[in-house]
Amino acid sequence: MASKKPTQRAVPDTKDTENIKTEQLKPHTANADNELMTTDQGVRINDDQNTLKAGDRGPSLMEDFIFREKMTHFDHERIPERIVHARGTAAHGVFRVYESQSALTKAAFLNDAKAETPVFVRFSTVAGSRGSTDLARDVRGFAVKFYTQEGNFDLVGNNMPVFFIQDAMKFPDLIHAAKPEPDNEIPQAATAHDTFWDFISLMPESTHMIMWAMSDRAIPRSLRMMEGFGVHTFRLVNEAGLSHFVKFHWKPVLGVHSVCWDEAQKISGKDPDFHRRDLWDAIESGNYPEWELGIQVIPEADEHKFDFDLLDPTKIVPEELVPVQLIGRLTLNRNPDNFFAETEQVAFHVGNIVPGIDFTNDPLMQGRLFSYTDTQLIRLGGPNFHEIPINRPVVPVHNNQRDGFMRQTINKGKVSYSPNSLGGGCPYQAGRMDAGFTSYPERIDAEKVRRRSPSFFDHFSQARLFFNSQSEAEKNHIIDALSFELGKVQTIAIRERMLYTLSQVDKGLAAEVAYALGLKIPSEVHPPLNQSIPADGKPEVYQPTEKQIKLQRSEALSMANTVKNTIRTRKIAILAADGVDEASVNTVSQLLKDEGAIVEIIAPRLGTLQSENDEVIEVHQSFLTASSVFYDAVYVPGGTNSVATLEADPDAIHFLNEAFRHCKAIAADDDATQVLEATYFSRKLPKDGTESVMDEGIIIDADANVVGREFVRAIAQHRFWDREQVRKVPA
Ligand code: HDE
Repeated sequence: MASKKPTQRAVPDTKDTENIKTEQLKPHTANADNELMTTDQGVRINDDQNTLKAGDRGPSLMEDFIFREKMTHFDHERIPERIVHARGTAAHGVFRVYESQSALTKAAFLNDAKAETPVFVRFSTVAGSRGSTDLARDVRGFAVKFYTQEGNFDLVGNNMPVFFIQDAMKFPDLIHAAKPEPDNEIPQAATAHDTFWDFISLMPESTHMIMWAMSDRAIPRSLRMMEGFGVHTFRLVNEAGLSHFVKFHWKPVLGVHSVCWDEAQKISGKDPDFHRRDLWDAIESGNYPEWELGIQVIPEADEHKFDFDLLDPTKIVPEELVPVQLIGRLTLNRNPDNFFAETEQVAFHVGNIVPGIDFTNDPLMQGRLFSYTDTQLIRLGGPNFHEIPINRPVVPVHNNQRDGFMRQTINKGKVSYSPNSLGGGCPYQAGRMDAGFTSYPERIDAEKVRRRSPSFFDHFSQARLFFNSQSEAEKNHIIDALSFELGKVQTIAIRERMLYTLSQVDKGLAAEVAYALGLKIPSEVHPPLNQSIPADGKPEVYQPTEKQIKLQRSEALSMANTVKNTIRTRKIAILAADGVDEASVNTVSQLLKDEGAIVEIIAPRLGTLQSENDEVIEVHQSFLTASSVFYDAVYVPGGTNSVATLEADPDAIHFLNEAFRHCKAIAADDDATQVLEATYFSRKLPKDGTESVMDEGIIIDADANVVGREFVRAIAQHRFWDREQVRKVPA
């Protein structure tokens, strides 16, 4: 194999990735190449290595303004991290609608198929702090800021389509319960502890979301391989004022894929930046992540047609009832220049909408409309955070808002009020041109009440729909996740309450978890579920009710039905040592690269290898720096000496055992079977040529072309979960 880096798509000319937003950011960027160092006041610094002292060994002098400035700035470098979604990573990109959606919405960016709208997208986990691991079992934030010609539109969504609670009033409680426990701040970025499950066990409305959070959706393979959802029902409003309800979806072009829990935990130790790095590397190498924007559209007249309430954020609209129409494409094509300035300072807000899009009365959404501005005020230090470059719209801003900490704009003139005559009445309201944002004139005639709508009371039907729709492997993973999380809970009564809740979803599920916990499913629970909610003194009103929904399964809910026809950007490990057969390395890696995969050679040490025919092969990682959990599949080429070395190397054998345990595709040349035979799993492979789920995804052939082609097909399947029948692989 040629001694150069694995070939990847060439990085396109940066001009291709420039847009009106990146242009707008340019004047705010700074580059110190070939520049002299200065103070913040522009004074050139003669010496940045030493403080000013009275004599060589004397005390430092207060007069040293250069030191004082440097240290003061350093002392103030941190801002508060986000109370939720603190851990995140982001990228620039563009969005383009396929064809005009003017029948549904007057939003200009959804009306013009030629218009390219710049976006900034931030992905995040929810519970962990800024430095926590990417692979925590958690919901992922999927926040998109569209810099449209009519102002900023933020679609602040998640990678799961429902939420834990129905009313914003409960959000601080949910987050207090989920965050590390307040006495000892343990555990970090994990919900496997008493306070979280205490809360959940008393909140049956969270059951549907718990099914999602305990599924593999909570441990994505890549941020590029997860769906996104607006969660709430929104409105689209057209030029004529006609409104439709809408649910927003992001569908990843590469499909929806996850890692398994054992793998997630190992990645968390070996590379806590796994997702962040993966996103960065994909963009740097020109493998731009892409999603299609999908919408489910529901006419106003159909609002009450469903056996759930469209305003209830713990419910999905099954795709079988309302299909998802794909209307546009999001492409992330540029990494930020500076993490703090862009990713950390970006301020999303559900309330940032543009004409043609509007809110609904979902009580969770309504609460969010308050929270996001409020949180930015403390996090970014005042009311002018919209002036931070990453937050600025790409259209002019004119209003009578003035002053405040860190104001950047120098507003001219005397007038900062309206109406005015001194300023000629400026800035004008767009209403005189019949333009600008107007709220949808929804008719509301109601009593003020502080209670939950009875139409929100069915907490289990959709949880059951989700569970029923999973493949066997996915169901097992949910059972394992619940057994793990509840197993970490110390209070037996909490475990029992959860078993009761699970028994409302599926008796088999509850029985399996009960078995793992060594408990029995109780027939009733104390205190009664949701006892904390009723303000009107009627707890029985809030007991879980169950409706039998017509739909038993929804294909769209199972990741087993996702895109499985590509290996683009999958990472493949080739295990090799001196004496490797370079012909098969070249053939297989070329076939993989032709399909867009990334191939890395892993060897006992870094540097180069000498192949069987004395060719020099560059090593990308050693067994010390790499681990099977960083790769999607592994290949062992032949070559007598290489095979003998690997067979005797415990790290190589561990690598293979672990890849097997995590159900990954494994390929080997015929003359490398010795290496596979040294693994634990070789005992589980059928020896008599019979078919077994154990050897699915394991490819051994003498012809490297056959190995390569079969391997590509196997990797596209992502995982061979049936192998999990062998659960105790020592790896
Ligand atoms: Fe958030 N959420 N949230 N949230 N949320 C925040 O705003 C809040 C909810 C979501 O990358 C905070 O700027 C309340 C649902 C994302 O910067 C805060 C409620 C969904 C992000 C806040 C919810 C989300 C946030 C913290 C219930 C999916 C990260 C920092 C009423 C549809 C955005 C910040 C980023 C961040 C409040 C529920 C998504 C405190 C009160 C449901 C992706 O304002």
